[in-house]
Amino acid sequence: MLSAEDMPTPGSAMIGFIPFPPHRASFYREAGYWAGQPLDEILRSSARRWPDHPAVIDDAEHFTYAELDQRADAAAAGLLSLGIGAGDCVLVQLPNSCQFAVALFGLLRTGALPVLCLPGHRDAELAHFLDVCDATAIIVGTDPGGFDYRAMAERLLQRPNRLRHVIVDGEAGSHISWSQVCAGEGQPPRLRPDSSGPAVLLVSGGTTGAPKLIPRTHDDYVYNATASAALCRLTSDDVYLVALPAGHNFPLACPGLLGAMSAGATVVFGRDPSPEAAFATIARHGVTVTALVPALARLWAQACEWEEQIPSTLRVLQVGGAKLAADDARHIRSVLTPGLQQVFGMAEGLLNYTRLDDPPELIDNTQGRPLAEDDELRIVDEAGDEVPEGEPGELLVRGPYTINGYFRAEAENQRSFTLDGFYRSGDTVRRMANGYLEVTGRVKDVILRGGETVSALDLESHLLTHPRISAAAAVGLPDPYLGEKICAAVVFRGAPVGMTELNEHLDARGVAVHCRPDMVAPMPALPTTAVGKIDKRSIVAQLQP
Ligand code: OOB
Repeated sequence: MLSAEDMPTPGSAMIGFIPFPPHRASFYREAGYWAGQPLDEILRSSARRWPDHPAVIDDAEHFTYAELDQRADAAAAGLLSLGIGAGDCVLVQLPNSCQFAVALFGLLRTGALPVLCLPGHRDAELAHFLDVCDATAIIVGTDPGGFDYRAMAERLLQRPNRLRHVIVDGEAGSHISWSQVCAGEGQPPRLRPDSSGPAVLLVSGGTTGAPKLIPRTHDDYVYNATASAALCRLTSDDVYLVALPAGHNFPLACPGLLGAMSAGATVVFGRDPSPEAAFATIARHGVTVTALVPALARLWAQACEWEEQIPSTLRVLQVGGAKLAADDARHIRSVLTPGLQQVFGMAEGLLNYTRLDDPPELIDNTQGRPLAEDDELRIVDEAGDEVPEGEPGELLVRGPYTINGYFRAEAENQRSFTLDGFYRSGDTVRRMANGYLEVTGRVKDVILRGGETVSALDLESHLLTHPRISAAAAVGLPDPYLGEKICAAVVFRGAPVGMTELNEHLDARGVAVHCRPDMVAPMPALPTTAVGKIDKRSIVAQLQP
């Protein structure tokens, strides 16, 4: 919410935002979680403290903190002159680049709400975001020789909605060029947004259903980024590589680019997360910290066998977004860095981290423990009752940086939140006596085969132990006799492994007969979501006749 004089007009971004209940908000303030600062203060205070220190770097340009601060002001002035400001939602779909940071802070300084889309999102997702948030502008990049983002924005403009401005970083054609916006003059008025109101809208990472918009407040997101930076012991000597898409919560704020900036570190934007390109970037800039999804981390570890420039400067390598197998964790620690950190997080809030000096057994075998002492976790059975310690159940959570509702999604909110404000994560976890969690699967990621419930994640982790399997996803396909049959979509290293050999392998590992694949579908690569997680919906669509 904004202060009285800046009150947004009706139809504004505040409608449909569910705030923290007052008693919990005052508790988080008093307990010191919420600093009452706008998110933008991360840049302002680092620009005061480290004006000449390199803030952001990409292949084309680099800015110090003072320069980035000035660019954000100029962008804000340019946006305001277009009539974009408090109460507006603006879709941002930029590649990993310094201009992503300029756009994010520029928008924050106008009071508009950035909606952080990923470069992998296409017409269907963006149209849905427009319908939900009534965005008035979209800022897109260009991808020479790749996908035409400008043409997609033009298609969106044709739909009945409030979209008026298409702003293009690159060849803008008849649209507004981002560089022109960034040449805005004059100092934008200094806003004092209510820090308990929304600062950004993130996009949910779910692999089922339409993505939802997630309002993160100034208070909760500043805490999210700065507490994560402290946990990773970031300082101004660190160099953080944004390898995943910058608009995703993990590389954005866990600690990500915002946490790195709060510590005065340098943020390097990488466009290509392949080992070849990323290893060269790491060597060139002396990258000390980065975040990857397990599939990429596995690939980076394998690539140490053939790449010449093996990373030697990584102090912390965070892996999260999907389950990391214990064998992969060990391999990553031995070839890439002993500083592996498992991260089990969600755009909705809760973050779990293994700690930097945890013993290797915890780092390899768990997905960490909550960031905040006041993260309240409940692990419940189907009836909603808490399960005994060590037993798997669904994870429900509330706390100082977990949302209280999706943005304008009443029906979804009824399903996803309990009456006392806990978010139902849909993840099944086990909590050990030491408070560490192990993710055991998703409530819905099970295959119902002939009356048995089979955990997809469990089967996948067994499959991945086969030396000739480099990726695996178990999905249920309709079957007239079994209800669902188990299909394993598998990427083989070299020639496919036959069913007999696969069964022998699973047999040797003690996997029950009814939990083994009924069919194996070899694939050259598994389809992925916009952030690089395995996309099961797309696998099922490919395999269904
Ligand atoms: C992160 O955020 P989202 O919103 O893209 O996805 C959240 C979901 C979780 O609910 C869980 O199902 C899965 O991704 N997940 C993991 C995991 N980390 C996330 N499942 C197993 N093991 C893990 N380590 O993915 C995200 C946000 C912030 C930090 C890290 C990841």
